[in-house]
Amino acid sequence: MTDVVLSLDDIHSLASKCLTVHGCDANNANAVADVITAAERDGCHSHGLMRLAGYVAALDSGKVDGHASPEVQQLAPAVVRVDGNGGFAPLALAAGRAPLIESARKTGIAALSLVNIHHFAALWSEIEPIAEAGLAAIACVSYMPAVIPAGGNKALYGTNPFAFGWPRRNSPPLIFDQASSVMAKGEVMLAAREGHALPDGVGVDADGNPSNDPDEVLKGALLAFGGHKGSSIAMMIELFSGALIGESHSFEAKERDNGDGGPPQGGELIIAMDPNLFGDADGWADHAEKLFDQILKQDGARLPSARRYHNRTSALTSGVTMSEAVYEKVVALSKANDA
Ligand code: NDP
Ligand code: PYC
Repeated sequence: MTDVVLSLDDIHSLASKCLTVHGCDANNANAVADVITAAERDGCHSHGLMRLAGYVAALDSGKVDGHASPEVQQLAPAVVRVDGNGGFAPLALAAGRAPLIESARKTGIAALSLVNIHHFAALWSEIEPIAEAGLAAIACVSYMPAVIPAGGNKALYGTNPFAFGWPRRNSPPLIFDQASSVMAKGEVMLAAREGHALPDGVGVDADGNPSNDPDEVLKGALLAFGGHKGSSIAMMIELFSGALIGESHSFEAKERDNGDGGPPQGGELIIAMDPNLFGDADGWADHAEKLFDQILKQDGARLPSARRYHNRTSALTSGVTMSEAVYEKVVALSKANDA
């Protein structure tokens, strides 16, 4: 498989041009291009340019409004709600982030609910700015059925990622961001594209038989990580980004979806906490570092986000190496509506 090397500027322009050609206004195109570029920069190809085909399909089918303008409401002192008005998630999130941070600084803990959005991205770049602002944060979002509940036999939960951010004084925030399936669906799609077998225990084929073939697993279903434990986390995320905020669960999102391959309409929940208001304003930051030191003392152990920051440094200096096939597909998509 041939690779190409692109600068972050190339990736951003390519993504933003493609989205504009397919009907996004500049604000929406830039907000989505930002998350795609961040994913490529940090080594998450499964949520970078590869996703543009889905974003474009959703614009072309009219499912997503590329001109959507999000509306922010303060529902309670500690609850901010953003109605994305049928647009992609990144612009809605950008509109809600500052009010969320401001609320958390006043109340100690605050939540941001995003409704009527279409989400297709990696979560960490969504909470990194909140952690950079000095707050601890968690974020979760559902999708469409892909994961079988523990003991069951049919996909019900999305691959429902959960991200956590922790602010640090002398280092960039610690972030973890993980699907609640053994593997994110995007990683299975990458394995299918590259012709790699999956490890045991990732998923089952359409008949429910364990399979290592990514194409068969994409026709079947994924398993939750850690058996019933990951399954319960996936369920919690369904409730946080669905019932709690008046949005759909993954199975409802699918019922409504037009099957264009782009992100379904749904919701997302982000919670932010100000560590200065939890009783140890002078000590929390150093105290956390003691835990990180203990982890790092163990041979072979590392902090989550170390790989991501390493990739970022290399992308900033040398660009991003990516599949030429993905690049060419994006270039073709960018020309699709050019007359
Ligand atoms: P990974 O399994 O690659 O990584 C999960 C987390 O574990 C990362 O924070 C990673 O940090 C950390 N990690 C990995 N190895 C170690 C280790 N040895 N020690 C400590 N920490 C480690 O992620 P997934 O494949 O589960 O998810 C990939 C992306 O897909 C995520 O960004 C997620 O948001 C996205 N996604 C989006 C969905 C959506 O509906 N929008 C659905 C599902 C997934 P590091 O990055 O430094 O390796
Ligand atoms: O990788 O599972 C995934 C995924 C679903 C929606 C966006 N990414």
